[in-house]
Amino acid sequence: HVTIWRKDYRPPDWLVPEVSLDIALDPASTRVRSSLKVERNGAHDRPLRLAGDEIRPLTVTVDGAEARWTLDGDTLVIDLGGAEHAVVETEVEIVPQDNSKLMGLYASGGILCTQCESEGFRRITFHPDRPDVLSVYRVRMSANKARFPILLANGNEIAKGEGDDGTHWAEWHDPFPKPSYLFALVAGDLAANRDSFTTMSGRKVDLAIWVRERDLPRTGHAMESLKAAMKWDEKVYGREYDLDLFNIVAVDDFNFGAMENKGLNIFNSRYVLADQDSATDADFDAIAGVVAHEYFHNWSGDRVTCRDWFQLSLKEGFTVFRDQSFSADMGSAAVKRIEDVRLLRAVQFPEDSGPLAHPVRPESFIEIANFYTATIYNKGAEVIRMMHTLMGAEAFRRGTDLYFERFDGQAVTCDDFVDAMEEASGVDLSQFRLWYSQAGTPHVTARLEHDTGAARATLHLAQAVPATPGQADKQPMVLPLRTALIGTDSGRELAAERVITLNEPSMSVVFENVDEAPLLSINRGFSTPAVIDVARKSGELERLAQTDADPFARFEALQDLMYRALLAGARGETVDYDPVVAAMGATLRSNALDTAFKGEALIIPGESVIGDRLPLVDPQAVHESRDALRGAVGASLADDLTAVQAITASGGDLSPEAKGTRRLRAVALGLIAAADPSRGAALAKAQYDSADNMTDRQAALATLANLKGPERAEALDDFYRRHRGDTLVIDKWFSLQAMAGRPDTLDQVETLRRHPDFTMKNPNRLRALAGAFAANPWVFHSGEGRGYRMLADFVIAADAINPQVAARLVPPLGRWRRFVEPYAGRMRAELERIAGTPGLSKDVFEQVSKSLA
Ligand code: B3K
Ligand code: ZN
Repeated sequence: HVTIWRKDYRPPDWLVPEVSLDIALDPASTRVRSSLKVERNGAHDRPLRLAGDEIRPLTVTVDGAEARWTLDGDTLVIDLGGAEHAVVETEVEIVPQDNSKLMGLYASGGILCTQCESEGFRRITFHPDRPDVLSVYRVRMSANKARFPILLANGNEIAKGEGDDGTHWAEWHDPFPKPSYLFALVAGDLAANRDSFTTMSGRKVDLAIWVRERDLPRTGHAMESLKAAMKWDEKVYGREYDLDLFNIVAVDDFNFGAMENKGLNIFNSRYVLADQDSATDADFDAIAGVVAHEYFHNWSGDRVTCRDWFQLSLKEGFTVFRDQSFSADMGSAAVKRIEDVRLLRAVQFPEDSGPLAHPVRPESFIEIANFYTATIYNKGAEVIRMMHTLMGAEAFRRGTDLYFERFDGQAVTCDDFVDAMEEASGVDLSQFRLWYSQAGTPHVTARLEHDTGAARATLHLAQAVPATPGQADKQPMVLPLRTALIGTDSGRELAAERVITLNEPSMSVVFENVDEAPLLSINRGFSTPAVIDVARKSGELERLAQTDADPFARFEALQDLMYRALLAGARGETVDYDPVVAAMGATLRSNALDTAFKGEALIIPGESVIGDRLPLVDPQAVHESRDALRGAVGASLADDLTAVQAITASGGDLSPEAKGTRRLRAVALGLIAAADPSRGAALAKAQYDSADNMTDRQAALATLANLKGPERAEALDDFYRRHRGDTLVIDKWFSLQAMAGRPDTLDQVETLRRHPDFTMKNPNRLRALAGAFAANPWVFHSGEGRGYRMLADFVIAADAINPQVAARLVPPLGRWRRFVEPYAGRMRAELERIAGTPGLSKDVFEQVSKSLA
């Protein structure tokens, strides 16, 4: 397996200004005839090389005559002699119904659809298939009219008609030059939720969300989200939609969330379909976020795209920042920020401190599909957010305006983006660029000194970036820290918030007129994605948890109090639960805090993130420590928790208040059950039975799934019967059981693996079972290595079907170095077993070999 290096980038030898496709669709045998107009790019005498993957050319012609060609592996090499341009035509046959990798053209429940990012177009036809080759596409599709009445592709439909033998055809044209990874087509028996949007310049755009007829009632939220996103992008970024048509299609079999194909977004149905009875508040939020994300890509990704795949964060980091900002504006900004940081810490921080750590702009890869990571997406978004913090909203907007204007229609780099931001804002970003090249989460230590006599406080800051694979020595980074000082007794603001930029290994900042003992409120809003270690006197966190005016900082103080107890417990020390209980109780009872915030702030950190704060992890000790804290809180705050658990919100109400009420209910129910399982079971059963929405029902079932007693099986069976055949909800049924913290969960996973509804061919279902139990630390690490063996078995079996999805299951095993023995050795042994499996895909090979290195 070859490693591709960023430093080896060379512009393409041949450009392809026009692509014309003629595709005779049939699940069992699809003929793809392609005509590429190619143009020599610069002076050279190299042949035309067209990428292919699992396809063979049936015919190849150049300017209408038979061509001289060879195959170099899967690559078609055509000698064009001295020609400066030519028309190259090829024909291939593909079998969509056998395409279990779900890359290229494949079948999903009777629908034919495509997925081309990153390198799927080469599974449809021969093409350079690299993002810096942009073409105008014309696509003619034909198919059986009864089975595939709807034919869609990028851009606009320009002609259609009837063919022989019950076929029909449609021709689509996309006027915007685009890279091949944004090509898409869909054929199927689909119904549309239609609407329209009038853009800021007064153009009417037809919107359609295409699903199976029976799913139409579940498309309303996605449509509202789309219109809100279109409006928001006009208002906040000045970006207007550019075609007359915008189509979204939902399919059940999809490798990830969704895809931003120009004018024809294709979605995993879980990010489109929702109603009160089938989707949780989190599902509704995720749909809004993903619909917006894909829509925003129309500018940050499609109009301005990536030069090469090392620049992936150029579009992904920026677009995640845009969708995060959109969601913050649509709901509770404080809650959104807490959720985003929770995700960053749960997924990106461990990635950044493990064997798969890579910079936001990687230097090399074996399989690019492995680099659609939390680092590229979420840390990439944090990098954009820091630019916003450093230059302010107005300069940031000037920067993005310049970026879009300067690079419209081009394939560019992360450096091009930063250049534009720097130029428009006047802020020097030279050192800041290290965020793109240095991997690893920076660690900051902070200590505040107060000289009472001089009324002066001095903040001592230091930073260090840990070594990561291939990067032993790091340079100091630019860390913008939003910081304020608060009076310990008065709660007054002693020093107004300002952005302190730590860009040296260490520095000290002086605050004058600090006439009261100050509390340090640092990294407010998580302005820098770093680990901040603050030297605190006793009582400080308790005060901050009650007084900090910044909701995120307040959340952090409460979390840090929880961590103090959780880590002490995991180390086997005696734990004083009183400060945590008192702070949580005060938060619960506070009249000043809103429900949505309370719901977030009272969530006790999970076992995996607790482990991340320990030098080496003993999963059993972490589990016991967390259980003990949950029990202590549940017992001490029983009355308050019972009170909030009883408060309901109408299931159809999706306001932040209503969502917060349900969140708080769920948190309270879990804590009550941790202290008193039988009371918990009774309350959960009642909540389950009376629920008028999936959020309450799922929360109740999750609590019951952890418990013994007859209510558990009853509720799980009822849930299954009630939702049988409803794929997305049955995914939840699988996950809930795999997430349960019970000694027999591994047995249940084994049983579920043989359930008639289980299939590894559907990525959602595979993740609902295998992904879920691997994210349940106590269970995953239990059974003397049995959990590891089960995950490895899933990886090996899935790899033969769908390598991309299989490779995404590897990271939990890859964290083996972080665990005490005998856990570490057993995890490693399973990685070695995977590595020794014959015929491994390069996707899994890369993940496993890097995890063992
Ligand atoms: N750009 C796609 C992700 C493609 C993943 C390919 N392995 C969805 C998104 O980020 O919007
Ligand atoms: Zn994206």
